Amino acid sequence: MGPPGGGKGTQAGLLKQQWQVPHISTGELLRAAVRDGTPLGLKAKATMDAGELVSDDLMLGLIEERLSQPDAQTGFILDGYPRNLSQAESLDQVLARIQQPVSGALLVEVDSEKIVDRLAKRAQQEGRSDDNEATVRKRLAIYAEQTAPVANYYAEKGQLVQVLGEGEIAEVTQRILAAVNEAGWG
Ligand code: B4P
Repeated sequence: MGPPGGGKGTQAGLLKQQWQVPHISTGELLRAAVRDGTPLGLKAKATMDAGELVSDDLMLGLIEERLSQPDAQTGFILDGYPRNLSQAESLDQVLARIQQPVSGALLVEVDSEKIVDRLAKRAQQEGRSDDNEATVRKRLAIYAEQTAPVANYYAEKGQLVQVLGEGEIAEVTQRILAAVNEAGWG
């Protein structure tokens, strides 16, 4: 977990090599569905462009389908899911059913103004349609309101690890590896 542009995708992409498990990003799955023009992509595009959350029902279907694939049978890094309490509860049910309990939840924290700068840079480099300033501020507000409580959900279960996501990318990776080793994630 982390705010938009907090480095979740960046760090998960690096950690998957270290841990030899797939990196499952719901944002990437949705962007692929939009690119491919699937019924899910057509439904999700306007919501994503507005910086809002796609419906829990669509997301649950997407995540269940992805977790049923062969490469996810021995573990995975989830990036961008769960993003609200209802998704966190659904995820617990899915993981209990497939007997793959959560090892832990990682929260990468970054100051909001730094995020606006980072995503302005990414908008120039990649042209993502939800990286303009107004939409980024909307995504930050939704994050504070709906996703930040998910961190408490895992903290109450003793499963949360928090790391500062500011500084060089490699430095953040080292901080994450040290924190998860200390937490004893298998
Ligand atoms: P995501 O794709 O998850 O978008 P994001 O929050 O911006 O994360 P992303 O992974 O792209 O960015 P990162 O933090 O790596 O979601 C997009 C949209 O999809 C959502 O708004 C929503 O509409 C929908 N959606 C996704 N999941 C959903 C769900 N579960 N429920 C409902 N809707 C859902 O940041 C990367 C940027 O920062 C990069 O440019 C990188 O170079 C830079 N960066 C990273 N680390 C840095 C560092 N240490 N220093 C400087 N720059 C750094």
